Amino acid sequence: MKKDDKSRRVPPGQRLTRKWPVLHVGHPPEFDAAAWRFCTSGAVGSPLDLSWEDFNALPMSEVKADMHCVTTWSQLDMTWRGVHARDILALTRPTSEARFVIAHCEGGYTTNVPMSVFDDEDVLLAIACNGQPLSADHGAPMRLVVPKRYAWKSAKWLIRLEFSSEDAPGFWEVRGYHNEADPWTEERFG
Ligand SMILES: Nc1nc2c(c(=O)[nH]1)N[C@H]1C(S)=C(S)[C@@H](COP(=O)(O)O)O[C@H]1N2
Ligand SMILES: [Mo]
Repeated sequence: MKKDDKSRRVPPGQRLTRKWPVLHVGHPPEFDAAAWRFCTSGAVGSPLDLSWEDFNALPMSEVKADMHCVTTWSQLDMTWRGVHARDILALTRPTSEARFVIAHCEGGYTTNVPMSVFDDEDVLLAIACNGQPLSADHGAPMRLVVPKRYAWKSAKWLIRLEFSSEDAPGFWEVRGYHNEADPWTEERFG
């Protein structure tokens, strides 16, 4: 690909990074495969409560996507592997009340997206990236990936998705980050 083609994929105010930075508050939790659960809750027809084994038995998809962090680094062409958001929706069957999806992480971090952002072709509950299982630092064993939003919406160590009629601004959203977080219109701060 020519340089120009790549630079057109970097949103305003962003620059490409060579190494994948690690960014989070607190410490990565320890992963215990026997104890780990992933749940859905709230406005759903079928709440899920899955073990690590159950989760890995779900159909896996691959998504190639770019990643944009509000601290101005971007990475192109990351290949994520995991369970497609739309497969989770088909299993858990949100009710008509469900207009927002709140991601809850081990350690207490949360972030929020409207249903229309979650229900997209490139949103994944990822367990691997670029052919490697996620490292603890990057969200092992499982993280949300929402490529069309700044990366703080891509919740690491995801353990629960709450479907709600009401929005619930998360960790960074209540600390001044923009609620919508579209990198192309630089929705950095609220
Ligand atoms: N649970 C949790 N998820 C999180 C964060 C966090 O602090 N805790 N930080 C977010 C932010 S601000 C960014 S930029 C990305 C960074 O992902 P990376 O460390 O894999 O590059 O994770 C996001 N997901
Ligand atoms: Mo970030």
